[in-house]
Amino acid sequence: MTDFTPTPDDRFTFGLWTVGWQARDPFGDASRPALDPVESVHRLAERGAYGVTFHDDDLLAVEPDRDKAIAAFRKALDETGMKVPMATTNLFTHPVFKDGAFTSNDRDVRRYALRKVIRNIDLAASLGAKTYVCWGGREGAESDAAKDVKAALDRYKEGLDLLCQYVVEKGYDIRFALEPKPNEPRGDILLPTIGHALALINELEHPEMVGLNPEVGHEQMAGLNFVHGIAQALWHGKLFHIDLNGQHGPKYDQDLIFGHGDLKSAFFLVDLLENGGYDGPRHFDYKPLRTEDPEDVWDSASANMRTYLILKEKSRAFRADPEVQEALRNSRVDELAQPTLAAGETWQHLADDTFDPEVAAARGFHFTRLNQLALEHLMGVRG
Ligand code: GLT
Ligand code: MN
Ligand code: MN
Repeated sequence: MTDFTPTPDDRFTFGLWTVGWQARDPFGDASRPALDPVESVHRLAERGAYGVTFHDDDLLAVEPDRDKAIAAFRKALDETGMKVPMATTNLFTHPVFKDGAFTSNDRDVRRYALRKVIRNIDLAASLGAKTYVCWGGREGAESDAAKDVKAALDRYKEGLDLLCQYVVEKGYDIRFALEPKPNEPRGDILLPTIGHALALINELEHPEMVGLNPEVGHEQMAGLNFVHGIAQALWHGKLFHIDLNGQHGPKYDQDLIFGHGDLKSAFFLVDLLENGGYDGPRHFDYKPLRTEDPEDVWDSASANMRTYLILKEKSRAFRADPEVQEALRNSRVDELAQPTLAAGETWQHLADDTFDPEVAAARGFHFTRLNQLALEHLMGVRG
């Protein structure tokens, strides 16, 4: 029996805002007390995590003095060896951002938002973070009359260009990662999907410095296939970071524990991350259920990591299974890697008198067998 105990080598990371979520929702008050980031660092380290990530405001959860809060946080990192691979800015809680940050109709708010990001980039760089996430949760609208979307995209680009310029001038080793989300808290959010965000990146002054931080639930809220989205992000060389969690289809953003939503998609996601060339942290962005007490929170943190490691083992066993390998060949999955034209061929070489479309159309691809084998591995009756 494989041991599913996480170690720092697994590079699991958690947002301070995840375990620290007090479970305030639109209908109810907090069900848990504020959590000291220092405690989070220690408790996550004990459970085998590699690091933590934070918003500027997360550090102030129990200590309002910024310098004191940062000093205590640094001390906890030093004591535990925990890393900070990523940081981000809270541009959504304070009502000043009610119409957005980089794309607020209010120009003064846009300037304030950029100052807030810059201040935290300095801290992120000093803590060794290599990725800076931008989740534009308030960048959007409820009414199409209220937002000039083309102007908003101009301002989004202007803000990101400015931040890239800042990082270049300071000589920081930091790249930005945009996090798409279709809606919530705004009625509609700009850059709603991986594809929209990829397209914006191409219009930036420093496209090489900007990639993605896709979140499982955010694509699944829109009914999209997260595994396909991640595969395309990898294909573009843009998977800078990832937010792992769980979601049951199109509804509000559930932020469940990884694997506690669409488990089959989680299995294929782990298979892709482990074999598809992603080498960044495995970052969990989930919310411990509102029903849970402060001790349950730590069980929920461990559940994310344990589920990931179990799925990683399932993926290994799936790929090693000779029947799976045979089924993959029968389904001609490997044939897709073969270029459609041979070396030196052009469209003029496409002519083929021997190909009979009726014969090709009659051939099955046997995908059912392949899918069933994957399910059986996942259900634990094989491998
Ligand atoms: C917020 C949001 C997340 C983002 C975080 C980064 S904050 O909790 O729901 O998806 O990743 O700003
Ligand atoms: Mn997220
Ligand atoms: Mn979410």
